[in-house]
Amino acid sequence: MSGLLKHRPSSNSSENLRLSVNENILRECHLLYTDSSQGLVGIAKQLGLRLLAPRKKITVMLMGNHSAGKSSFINWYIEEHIQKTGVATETQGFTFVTSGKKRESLLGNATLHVYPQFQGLEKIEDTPGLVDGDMSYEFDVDKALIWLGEQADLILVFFDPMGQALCKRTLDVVEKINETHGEKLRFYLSKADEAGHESDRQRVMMQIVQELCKRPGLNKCGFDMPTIYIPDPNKPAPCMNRIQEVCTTIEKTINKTVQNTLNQLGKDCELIINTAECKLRESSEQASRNRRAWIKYMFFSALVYLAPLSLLTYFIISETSRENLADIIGDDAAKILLIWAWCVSTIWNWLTGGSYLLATIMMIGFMFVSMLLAKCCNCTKLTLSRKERKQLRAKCNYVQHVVVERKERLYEMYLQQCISEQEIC
Ligand SMILES: Nc1nc2c(ncn2[C@@H]2O[C@H](COP(=O)(O)OP(=O)(O)OP(=O)(O)O)[C@@H](O)[C@H]2O)c(=O)[nH]1
Ligand SMILES: [Mg+2]
Repeated sequence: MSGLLKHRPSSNSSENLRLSVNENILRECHLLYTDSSQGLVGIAKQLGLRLLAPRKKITVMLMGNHSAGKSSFINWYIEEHIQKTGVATETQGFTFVTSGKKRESLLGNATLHVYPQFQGLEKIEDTPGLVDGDMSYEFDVDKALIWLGEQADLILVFFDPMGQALCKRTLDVVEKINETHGEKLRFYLSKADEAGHESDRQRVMMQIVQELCKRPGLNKCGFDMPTIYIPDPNKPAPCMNRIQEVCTTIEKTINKTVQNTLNQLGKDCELIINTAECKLRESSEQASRNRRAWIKYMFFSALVYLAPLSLLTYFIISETSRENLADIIGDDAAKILLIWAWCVSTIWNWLTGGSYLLATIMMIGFMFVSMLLAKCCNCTKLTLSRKERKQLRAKCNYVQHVVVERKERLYEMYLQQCISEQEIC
């Protein structure tokens, strides 16, 4: 029975549909963020926000002791023998396996395998097997695992039933990852077919769970550790093999990632729209504050020149006859100017009633106060230009009407696919 297990039924149309729908959704979401002219990342940057584009793949990291069966699991999962396996310490660096145009490249201590046959949305990371003692790695393997674990969407930890099962190093790294990303961790008893009789298997499992529970933070009740092994169609199944559940867990993580990506897209659109609207509102409020400040500034500036100009006009008019004035500026204007000159002369005579010095000091004081008030009112701030406002409105409209609608359609596609999957099941 175990040999018949098929984890990646590429012939199954519902599986293909699910894959292509999810793949399209993630790809489209990624594009909506990274598009060079209208990407959300660029729009957000112009608004002073920092957005991260979602990934097009989900990352599954495999970790565990040396010889726990990590590489063998990857070979089985992608149905290709790409990873070297064996009892010797085989994997010493990191290997990233993903789908795409076939290529293989070295990235420092990591190797990248890209396979067109592997149709998944997953990027699977094979990590060096951990051992205690003097074994030296070319880099700080613990730190590298913790960092990769933080980036991964799912971390599968393999414990094998042999002597290495309680490797302190593995437990230390797991404990560290669990502090911040405990929800990503899944534990498995790998190579369960090598654990002997059921009682031995139970004892090994108890031992591992006990060791894990000794670590603070990992002491959870209901610890689930499925037993898995690579199915061999030529051998009878020695015990229950829950390897299929690993595939289901990966599928669930993909679905969760698609959902989270769509939710995040919705939230980011909302953030961009709110921030843009807030900027436009602030700019128009500032513009009206600027207008009011400008009017006050002009008023007080006029007051500064009012007194000396009025006196000058008064002295000129007092030297000119009424007829001459009417000839020059017209009868009506001359009348107004004479009334004005009379007012100025009354105030000036009243002020100079004390002394000319006092009147002059008062006039200079009045000019000085007006100047100060004009300076205080001159506090305009930069606002968005008409062109900037137009561009911002256009971007806001694009997010509101194109991106949000696109997101709704992608959500519908996702839900439709979930319904068809359930119907097929
Ligand atoms: N019986 C049995 N043997 C397995 C199973 N999985 C792996 N093996 C064998 O265990 C040995 C080690 O497997 P690997 O896949 O190389 O283990 P690994 O965790 O990648 O080891 P390192 O890269 O050294 O850390 C190989 O000889 C595999 O054939 C399994 O489920 N059952
Ligand atoms: Mg390996």
